[in-house]
Amino acid sequence: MTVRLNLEHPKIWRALFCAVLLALSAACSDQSGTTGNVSAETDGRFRQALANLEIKTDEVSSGGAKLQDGYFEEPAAPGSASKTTIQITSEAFGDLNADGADDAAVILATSSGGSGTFYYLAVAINQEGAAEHVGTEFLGDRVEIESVNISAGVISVSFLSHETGQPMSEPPASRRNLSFVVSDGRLEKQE
Ligand SMILES: [Ca+2]
Repeated sequence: MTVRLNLEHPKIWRALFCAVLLALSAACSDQSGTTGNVSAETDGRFRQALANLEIKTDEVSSGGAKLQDGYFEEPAAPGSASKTTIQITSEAFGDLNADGADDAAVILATSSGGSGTFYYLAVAINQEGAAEHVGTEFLGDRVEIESVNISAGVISVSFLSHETGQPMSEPPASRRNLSFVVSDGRLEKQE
């Protein structure tokens, strides 16, 4: 039996029309997507730069730390065996300054050898593959990060923290949701 494509059949034209529409919408979403006009190479360089981000922070003696593969350490005090460490524990990507290139929000966990582990949100803008640190926000001591993501230019962080007066030996139980944007090159908390 021979199957013939009958171009006079309305269903065929409808199928062709839909195929063209699908191709067009894919092309359109490519252009409006967060990485639409940014090459994979630039994106790759940014992710590499992010892991080696230079951050300004009071946690370290020099007031700044340069991560290496997402990690930094130095002696907690001159000659001390205990160390101050900073580590990227999670990251999210999305465009924060409407230039079409994905930027990043990362969670940093810092410790100075004591019982505390201090969590920060740090944000970096993708400057043609280089990572520019635009701000850091303290989240809390021994909080439990549930999620960090970027959607429609807004950073959302969800985490559990201890209630006022709750012993630190207990797990944090109070859920907090914070939102941030990058405005005029600065990280701003949304109320
Ligand atoms: Ca961007």
